[in-house]
Amino acid sequence: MASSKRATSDSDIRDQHAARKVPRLDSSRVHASCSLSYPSTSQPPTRPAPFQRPRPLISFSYDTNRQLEFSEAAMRYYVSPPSGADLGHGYERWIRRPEERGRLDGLLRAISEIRKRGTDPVVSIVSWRGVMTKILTAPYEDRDGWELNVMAIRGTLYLEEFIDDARLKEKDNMTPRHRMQTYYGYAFESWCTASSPDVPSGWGGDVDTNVQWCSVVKTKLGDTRMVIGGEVDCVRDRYNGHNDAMLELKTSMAIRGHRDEMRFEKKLLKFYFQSFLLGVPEIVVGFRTPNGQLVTVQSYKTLEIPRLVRGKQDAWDPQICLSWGDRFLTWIKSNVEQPGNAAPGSVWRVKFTPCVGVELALLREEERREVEAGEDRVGFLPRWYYEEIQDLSSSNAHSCGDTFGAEPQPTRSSASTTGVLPAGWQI
Ligand code: 0WD
Ligand code: CA
Repeated sequence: MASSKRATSDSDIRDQHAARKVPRLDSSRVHASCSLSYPSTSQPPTRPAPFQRPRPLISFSYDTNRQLEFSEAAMRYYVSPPSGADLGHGYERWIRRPEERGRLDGLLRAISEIRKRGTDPVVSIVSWRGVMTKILTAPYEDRDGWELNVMAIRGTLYLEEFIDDARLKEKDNMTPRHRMQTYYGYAFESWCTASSPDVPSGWGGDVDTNVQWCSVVKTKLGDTRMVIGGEVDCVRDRYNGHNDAMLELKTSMAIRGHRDEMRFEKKLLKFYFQSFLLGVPEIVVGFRTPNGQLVTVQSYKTLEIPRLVRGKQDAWDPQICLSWGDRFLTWIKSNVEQPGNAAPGSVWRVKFTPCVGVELALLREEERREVEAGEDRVGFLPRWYYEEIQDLSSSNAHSCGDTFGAEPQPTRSSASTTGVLPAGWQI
C-alpha cells in the first residue's frame, strides 16, 4: 500500500514544523522556492479541518462552439439507462473537445457576473473543482504528480492546473484503448440523461464534449473561503438553484474479485471528493464489462462513501485529506502573500511529487511568459479580469495597490457567507 512508501509518522510530525517560509524578496526576478513534505496517512490528522456545506452562486453552460452563457441550456436530467447498454455506441460520432490548458476563464467570467448581480463573495481561493480534488486527494496519490500555477491578488489566490506542451500533446494523443475507455464514460452519460425529465430511457444524443453545464459554489475549508466551479452531469427531476438535486455519473469496471474491489474502493476517494466539493449529494456508477457493456448501475450517497471504506484494507480517511488541504492552502498563502515577496502579476508554481511532497517556486520572467502563452493575459489571468479587479481595488477606500497580503475587503454579502455548518458536511 502506498502509505508504506511515505514518510513515517515521526518524520511527518517533524515536517509539519519544517515547512519553510520563502525568504523576503525585493524583486520578482529572484527565484525563490520552498517545500512542504508529504502527509502521513498512518495516523489521524493533528488538526481537523471543518468544511462548510457548498452553496451554489451561479451556473453556466458551454455550447458546442464552447461559447459560455449564464443559463441552464446544457443542464441534463437523469433517466435510468437501459440494461446492457452499449457504451461504445456512437463512438465514431464523438465530437471531441481538444485538450486545453486548465485556464480559469469560464470561472472568472462567472465571478464577474456574480459581482455584476450585486454580490461580491469574500474569497481566499478561486479554482476549478478538479484542481481542489487533486489537492485534497494528494495524501493517497502514489502515481500521478501535478503542477499548479498560482497568482495572489489582493488576498485571493487563483490556482490553475499547469500542463506543459509535451503533456498536453500526450493527453491529446491517447492510445486507441484509452480513448475508447474515456468514451465509455461519456456514452454512459448519454444513456443516463435527457433534455427533459420525462423522456423514456434511451440514448440521449451523440457525445459532444464541448457541451458542459457548470456550477459555481462558495464554501470554506478551515479558515479559507473559496469559490470553486465544476461540471455537473445532470439533475434528478428538477433544478431549483440548489445542489441537492445534482448528480454525478461515473463508470467503472464490474467488480469480479477482491483486487477489483480494492481498486474500486481506492477510486471512491476521488469520486467522493469530486462530488463533496460541489455539494453534489449522489453519484451513480455504471459498472461495465471490459468491452463496454453496461452490467449494473449503483447509486451512492456522497456523504456515506467514507463509511463504506472505513476499516477496509486499503481504507482512506477524508479527514486526513481535509486537514492536509487546509495545511497546504495555508502554507501557500503564507508564502505567496508575504508583503514585498513578488511583483504584481507574478506567478508561482506548485509541484506535487507523489510520495515526496510539494514545492513552491516563484516563476522567472521567461517562465511567466510561457504561462501567458502569447495571449492577452497577466500571468494566467485574462487581462480583462485582471483590470476589472484593479478597478474594484481602486474604487475601494482602502486601496493600496497590488500589495500581497491585503485583507479581502468586506462587502455587502460578507455577513451572509458565515453560515452555520450543517452536520452532514462536517465529516
Ligand atoms: O481541472 C482540470 N484538470 C481541467 C479542467 C483541465 C482542462 C479543462 N478543465 C475544465 C473542464 O472541462 C470544465 O470546463 O474546467 C472546467 C471544470 O472542470 P472540473 O469539473 O473542475 O473538472 P473535473 O472535476 O476534473 O472533471 C469533471 C468532468 C469529467 O468527468 P469525470 O466523471 O470523468 O470526472 O469534466 C470533464 C469530464 O467529463 N473533463 C474533461 N473533459 C474533456 N477534457 C476534461 C478534459 N480535459 N477535464 C474534465
Ligand atoms: Ca462524470
